[in-house]
Amino acid sequence: MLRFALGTTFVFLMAATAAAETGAEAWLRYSALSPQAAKTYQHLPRKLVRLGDSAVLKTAQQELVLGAAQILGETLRVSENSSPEDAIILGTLPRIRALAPALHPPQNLEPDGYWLKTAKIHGSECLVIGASTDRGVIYGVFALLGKIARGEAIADIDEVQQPFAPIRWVNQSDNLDGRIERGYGGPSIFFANGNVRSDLTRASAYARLLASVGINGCTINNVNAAPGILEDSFIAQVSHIADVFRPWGVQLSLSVDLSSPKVIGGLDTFDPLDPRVAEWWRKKVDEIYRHVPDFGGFVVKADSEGRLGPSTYGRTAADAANVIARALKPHGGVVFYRAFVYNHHLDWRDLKNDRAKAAYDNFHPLDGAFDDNVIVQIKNGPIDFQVREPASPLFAGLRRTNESIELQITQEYTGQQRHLCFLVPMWKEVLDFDMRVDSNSTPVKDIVAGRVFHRPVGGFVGVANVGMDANWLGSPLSMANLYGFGRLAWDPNLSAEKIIDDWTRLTFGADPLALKTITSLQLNSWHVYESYTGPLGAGTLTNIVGNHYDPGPESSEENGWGQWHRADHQGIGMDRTIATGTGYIGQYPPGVQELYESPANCPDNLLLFFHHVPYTYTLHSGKTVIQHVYDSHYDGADRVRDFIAQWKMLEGHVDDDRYRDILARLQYQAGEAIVWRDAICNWIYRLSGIPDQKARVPTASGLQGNR
Ligand code: GCW
Repeated sequence: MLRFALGTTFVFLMAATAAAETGAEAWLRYSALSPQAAKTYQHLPRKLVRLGDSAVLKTAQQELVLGAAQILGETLRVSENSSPEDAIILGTLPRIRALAPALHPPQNLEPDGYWLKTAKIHGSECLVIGASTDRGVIYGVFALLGKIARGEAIADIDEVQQPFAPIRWVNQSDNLDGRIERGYGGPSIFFANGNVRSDLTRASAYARLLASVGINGCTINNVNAAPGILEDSFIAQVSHIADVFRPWGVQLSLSVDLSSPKVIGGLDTFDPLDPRVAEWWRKKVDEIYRHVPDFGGFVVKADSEGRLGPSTYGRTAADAANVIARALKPHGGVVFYRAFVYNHHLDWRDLKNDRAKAAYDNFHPLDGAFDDNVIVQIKNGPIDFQVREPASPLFAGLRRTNESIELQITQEYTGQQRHLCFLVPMWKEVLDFDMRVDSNSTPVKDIVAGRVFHRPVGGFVGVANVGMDANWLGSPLSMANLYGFGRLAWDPNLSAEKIIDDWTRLTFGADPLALKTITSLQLNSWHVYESYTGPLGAGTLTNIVGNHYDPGPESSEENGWGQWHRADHQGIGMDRTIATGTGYIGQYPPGVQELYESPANCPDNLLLFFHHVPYTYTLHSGKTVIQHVYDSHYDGADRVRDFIAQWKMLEGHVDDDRYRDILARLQYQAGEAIVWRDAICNWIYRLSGIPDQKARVPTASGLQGNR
C-alpha cells in the first residue's frame, strides 16, 4: 500500500513538473519519449557498469540513471562488477582496455574527449562510454542522453568527440553583495549579503548545465573584483562552491584585483616587480590550493575603466600577469589577463584618436613577454560587445602568447534578454573570420585554440550572468545562447542551424511546427535586432553612458568613452583607414587591410565602422546610407511584429506557461522596436535633413517627406 501511495505521488509530481515549465531544467528536461519512439532504444542495456569510483564518474552514472528513467521510463541497474551480461560501461580508456583488450579505443583522444561505441565484450552486447579523463565520461553521458532525448539512432554508434580547445570557460559578473553587473536573470546564485550562500543548490545545478555542453571552468565573481574575495576567511567560503562544481568536472576560478597585496595584504605596494608582492601572491595562492586543490586560476581586469593596474608603477601587463602566473604555476593554474584595456578619457575632438586601437596597441608590443600559463583574453571585437563589430586585430597580433576569445552570452548591448537575439550566428562570423596571417587561411577559431601559432593552451570564454530566476537568464529563449556557447566552444565548426535545432528539440520537444518556428525565430533574431539598433556597423546606438539598452545615439559623442559614430550634418561613421583615418585598419594583416581599407571593398554591414561617408553614399545594396537606415528600422520593427504572428501559431504546440511568457516578451519587444525605430529615424533625419523617400519619417515642417 505504501508502495502504491508513493508511486502515485511520484506520478503526480512528474505530471505537475511537466505542466509547470519554469525553464529551470533548460535543455536537460529529459521529457518522456512516446512509447513508439522509446521502442528504438529497447536494446539499450539495462545494466550499468562504472569502472572507477571518482566523484565525477559517480555523477556520470547518476545522470545516466536519471536520464534513462525520465526519457525512457527505464530503471538502469548499477553494478560494480562486469559479469558477462549486456551493459553500459562507463570509464576511462585504460580501465576499458583492461576489461576488453580486444576493443580498439581511439589512439589520440585529447583530454576531455570521449568515445561512444557499441561493441561485443565477452560475448555480451555493450555500450561503451569511454574517455581519456573522468570528465570526458560525463560529456559522453550527456551526449548519449541528448541523442536519446532527440530520438536519434544509437544502435551501431561509434563516435569519437574531441574538444577543439582546452579552455571552455564561463565568467560570471557576480558581486559579493549578491548583485550581478549586467545580470538580467535575478541575483547571484553564489553570493548574498557579502557571503557565499549557504544553500548552493543552484550553483550545483548550474555546474550540471555547464558540464552538459562541455564547459569545464567557471569564474564566479565580477572582473571588477572586490579585493575581499581573497581574504582567508572568504576563501574558505568559496571552497564550498568548488565542492559543488567538482562532481561535474567544472573548475572554479576567481577574478582578482591587482591591488590586493596592498588593500587586503597590508603591504605598502602592489608593484608586481616588488619581491614582497611576489611573495604575497605565492602565499595567497598556496592558501587557495589548500582549500581548493583543483582551483583553475585567476582572471585579471587591470588598468581598465578605473581599475588599478601595473601602470601605477610604470610596469607592464606582462609584469603583472607573470607575478601571479608564477604563484599559480606549481599548482597547474592559469591567469587570464584581459586585453580590455583602454583609456576612457580619450579626447573626442581629435579625429585620430580611436579606442578600437587600444587592445592591439597595449598588448602587441608585449607579445612573447607573458609566461606560458598566462592567457590573454580578447573580446571578440575591438570595442565592446556591440551588435556588430569586426574581429579584433589582436587575435592575429600575438604569435608568442596564449589567447582566449571572450564572447558575451549576457545580452548587454543586444537587448538584455528582453529582446530576442540568438548570438551564435554572430559568434560564428567572428570565429570563422579569416585573419590571413602570413597570407594563409587562419580563422580566429584556429588562432585562439592555439593551432596557428602552436600555443600550449587557449580557447573560449563566455560571459554568462545566470541568476536566481528559475529560468536562469530571465528569458527562456536566451538560454540558447548559453547552450550555443558551450557547443561552439567544444566544436566551432558546428553550424548555427545544427545548434539551434538540437537546443529546440531538447528545450521544447519535437513538434514539427514548434521546431520550425522557434529555430527560424532564433536564427533571424540577431539580424532583426541589428536592423533597428545598429545600422551598418555604426555600433549599438544605445545610451552608452547609462543603461546600454534604450536608444541614445547622442550619448556616444562628445565624451571620452570612444564609442563614437561621428554622425554630423554631412555624414556618419568612423574613418579608421590607414590613408586618412585613425590607422586602425593597419593593425590587421595585409589581406584583411585590403578588405576594409577602401569603402568600395568594405562589406556594407561594417561600412560605418571603418569609414566616414556622406548620408548619400551608395551601398553595394544600391541604397543610400540614409535610406538604408530608414528602411532597416521600419523593416526591423515590422519583422518583430511578424515574430508575434509566427509565435501565435504555436498555441497548443508548446506548453502554456512558456507560450504565454514568450508571447508577452515578443509583444513587448515589438513595442520597443517601434521606440527604437522612431528615435533613430528622427535623430538621423534631424541631423541629415534628408527625408525618407517613403515618407514615413516626419519632416521638420511636420509634413511627410517627398514620395
Ligand atoms: O561592456 C562593459 C560593461 C561592464 C563590464 C566591462 C568589462 C563587467 O559595461 O559592465 O564590466 O565591459 O567587460 O570589463
